[in-house]
Amino acid sequence: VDLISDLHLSPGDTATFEAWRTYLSRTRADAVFILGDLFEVWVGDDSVDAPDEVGRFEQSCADALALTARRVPVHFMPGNRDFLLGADFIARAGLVLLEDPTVLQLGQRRWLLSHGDALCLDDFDYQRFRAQVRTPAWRDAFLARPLPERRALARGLRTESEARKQAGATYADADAALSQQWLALADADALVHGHTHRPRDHALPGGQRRHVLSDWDLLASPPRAEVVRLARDGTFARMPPGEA
Ligand SMILES: [Mn+2]
Repeated sequence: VDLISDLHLSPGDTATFEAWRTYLSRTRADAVFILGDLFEVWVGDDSVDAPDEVGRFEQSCADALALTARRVPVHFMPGNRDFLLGADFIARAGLVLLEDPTVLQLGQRRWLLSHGDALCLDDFDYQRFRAQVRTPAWRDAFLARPLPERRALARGLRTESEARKQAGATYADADAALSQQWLALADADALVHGHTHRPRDHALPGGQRRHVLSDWDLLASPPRAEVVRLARDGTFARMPPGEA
């Protein structure tokens, strides 16, 4: 089973899109799990039908997913960037929607999968924002706005977040105590998540493991892209997409 996350696909980055599409078409995995932030931003499924660059790009992403989904199941867990991705796109792209978190039982081992943003408790402002936007009322009100307005709002949020990054803002990591609590509830001994863009394998105080996925940015130097593969024998491996 392949796990990827944080591709942050956008019309302006064809290098990452092409690497991702090539990976999807060639992977030898029996299933692909996308653990959130596949898209840099998602403002509603109606955007795919817009007769412009963004709509055409999102359509080509749906096509790549649907083509892969004919061969192997492709699962999608929403991230903080694409939590508004809805049933229309899920159906169009042939995806299986996952709850966050989800337990994956593979062979004798139980893995807990998450995007990871809900674990970053020390990002106080973000947790407040998250609690607000994940309500059905907020979602309905936002999606009822005209598409150009939603896109403009998303651009504004992104500019703000870029400005915070430029100003040297630091971001929290997944909370160890909450990670252990989630693992205990799920009866799993390893957590795999993305979101923080800090790929590493951690040992938790209780002996469990926390594995962080890499983001994908083919325009960065050096370029970043990684696939995590879980096997039935309980093993965990990181590999470049070209070797998957
Ligand atoms: Mn994220």
